[in-house]
Order: sequence, then structure tokens, then C-alpha cells
Amino acid sequence: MELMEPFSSQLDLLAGTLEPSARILRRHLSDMQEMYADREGIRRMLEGGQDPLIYEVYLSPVPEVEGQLPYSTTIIYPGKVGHEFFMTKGHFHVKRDRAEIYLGLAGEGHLVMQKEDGTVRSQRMAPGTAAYVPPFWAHRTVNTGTVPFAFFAVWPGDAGHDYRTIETTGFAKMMVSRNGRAVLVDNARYR
Ligand code: PAN
Ligand code: ZN
Repeated sequence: MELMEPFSSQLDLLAGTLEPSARILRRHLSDMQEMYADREGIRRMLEGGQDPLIYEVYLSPVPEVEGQLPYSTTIIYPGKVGHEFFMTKGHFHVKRDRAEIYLGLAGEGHLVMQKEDGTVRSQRMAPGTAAYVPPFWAHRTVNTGTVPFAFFAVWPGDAGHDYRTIETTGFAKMMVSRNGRAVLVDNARYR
């Protein structure tokens, strides 16, 4: 492993930004159309010229190799696609036994996790919530509030990101708004 010098970076605890960051990823609705249930609604939004920014990821400059601990912040904007709250794509780690820690910074949301057998669990996240993603659980975060939801994450450098499995199967449950409340309901498209 390459020897590094110690360094630090600055989190804006209210805005959720990370300075300096090596890269900022921006995910719009058009980047994740197949992740939401309301395909007809999406088609209408995109054809009408609406392609909202759903979330941003600020990535640390830490290399993604064994022994390192890369970290990031994620900001998910408030909003819905149909009844479904704005959320991240979600992924398994390529090395399934690699865990992760999330720390809530601002706003509120849910961390939805799923095992390969389709078992789903969710944890509510608010500022100060340290949520643990155990080995073998896919993870996706959802903004269930009305302001941007921001959190910090740190994971083992050799974990790798497998987006394909979730793109193909989806999550067994989806987080929707019902009578003004966030609830997890079965996803008819699962597998
Ligand atoms: C997080 C996520 C981040 C964005 O840093 O990568 O919140 O979500 P997606 O990667 O699913 O688009 C993490 O879980 N890293 O392993
Ligand atoms: Zn992860």
C-alpha cells in the first residue's frame, strides 16, 4: 500500500458537504429511472423537461483499496416520485462481508437494508444517529423529511460497490408516503 500523509477534511454539519473532496457525484432522476415504481410518472416528468437532482455524494480522496477507510457525505434532496420518497440507488458491497457505518448529519431519513434472501430492515436516521450496516446487507437511504437529508459514511476500502444486483431485482420493500407518514410497503416489481 502507498504510504500516505495524515490529513483531515471539513464537514459542514448542516449542509452535509465535505471539503476537500476528490469527486462529487450527482444523481438525477434520469440516472435512476428503473429504481422507482411510477414509470408513467417518470416518463411524464422527463418528457416535460423535469429531471430533478435527487442526491449528491462528496467522496473523500482516500483510495478504495484494502486497509484504507474511504468516506463520503451524501445529501438527498426532499421530494417524491409518485408516492415514493427520493432515495439513493442502493447497493451490495462486492465483497458481501464488508460492513459500513453511517452517521446522520442533517434532516431525517431512513436507512433501508436488505439481505440476499429478501429480508428487509430499516432504521430511522436523524442528526447524531450512528447506523450500522452489517456485513451481507444491501443498503439504500431515503429522505423521508421535507429538508435535505445528509449523512456521513465510512466503509472498508476493498468493499467494492455492486449496483447491478439491486438494479436487476430492486428492493423487496419501498418507502412511500401514506397519509403524510413514511411507510415501507411491498414492491410489486421485486425480482
Ligand atoms: C455510501 C453510498 C452513498 C450513495 O457512500 O455510496 O450514500 O449511495 P449509492 O452508492 O447507493 O448511490 C455507501 O454506502 N458507500 O459504500
Ligand atoms: Zn456501501
